[in-house]
Amino acid sequence: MTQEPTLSVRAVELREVAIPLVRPFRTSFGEETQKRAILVRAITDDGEGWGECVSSDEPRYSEEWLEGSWMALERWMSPAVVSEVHRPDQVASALRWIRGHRMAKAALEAAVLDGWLRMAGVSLSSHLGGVRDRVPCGVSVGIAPTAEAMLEEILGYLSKGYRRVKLKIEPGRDLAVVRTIREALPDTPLSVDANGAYTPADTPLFEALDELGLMMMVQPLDTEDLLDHAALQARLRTPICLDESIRSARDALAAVRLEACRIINIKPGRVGGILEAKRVHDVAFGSNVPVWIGGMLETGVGRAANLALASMPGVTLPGDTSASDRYFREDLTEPFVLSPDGTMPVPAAPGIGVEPLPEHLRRCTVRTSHISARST
Ligand code: NPG
Repeated sequence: MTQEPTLSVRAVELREVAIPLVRPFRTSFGEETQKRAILVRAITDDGEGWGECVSSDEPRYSEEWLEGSWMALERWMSPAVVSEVHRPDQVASALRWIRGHRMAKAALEAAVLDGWLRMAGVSLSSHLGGVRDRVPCGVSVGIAPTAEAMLEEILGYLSKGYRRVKLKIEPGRDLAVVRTIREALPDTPLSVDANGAYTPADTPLFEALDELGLMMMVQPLDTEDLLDHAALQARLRTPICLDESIRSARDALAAVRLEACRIINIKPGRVGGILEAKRVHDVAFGSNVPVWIGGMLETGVGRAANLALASMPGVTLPGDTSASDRYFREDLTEPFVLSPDGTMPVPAAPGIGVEPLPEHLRRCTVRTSHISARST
């Protein structure tokens, strides 16, 4: 066995940042006009590493929310890691006693992993067994007041090269909108994402959507409802993709065995970290279930990690790994730019391969907290 390098985490710095969005992003949960995020900086003996926490203002996507993540990171998680953890895989064990809070855990693990990979001079993509240096990108289109407004937005993205379009749907704004868009764009790879807003009583709606030649329907039913997803999948030709329902590699295995989906979405925050995200990938890859990498309006810090995940061999569908200008006029890092062929480069430098631009970071920072070793 090779001797793995070890590091010492001297301190953790938390920073809340707020960045205006170029346009409001509306899902079945509501509308976001600015991006708030917690950035985690692991200060090691050797340098530093960065992670981003994707919890939102309110606990709508999952039970996590930004303020709760901040408290958990500050009060329990960072103290459990400072001076205690020497390898990234030890972060999850050090935090196992804390129930849930996967997004906060993921951010702290990401920072330690980034610091460790920087020290070792290895890129995150190669650490994850990535096989591509560019990845195809899709775009997620929020709910707009009319199908025409959505269509106009979509045409703009398609002209930039995006390879597939994911339409957010919600009860009352679904079939008619998707049908209009499908009629206008008969050949565009289209998906719909319901964020769990429907129930089994809506099966006729999904049967109607099934006629529209969609790539997939993402998370039609409740997060905790694998059995009903399996029943719905059995009635549809269109693959169901599970997002919110997959919180771990164990969930992925259950979903695959129950045939609750035919595609799996991975977001490292949702599953508690990049290392668990790799395990979810491995379950899906081993079962021939295609994977794509989601997005949660991340700044460049989280986006860089998502691109590295997208380079793994089982990630065969374009992800929500959109360019920085999809969301921000000014990203926290050097911007990620889409090539006209609809791909983006996977960062190749050690760790996540990017870091926040100090001046922009300073301007966007709303609060900070520094957690160092207990002085006992
Ligand atoms: O491109 O980063 C992106 C956003 C893609 O649609 C997107 N994200 O449900 O997947 C989702 C949705 C989301 C965003 C969910 C923010 C929760 C918070």
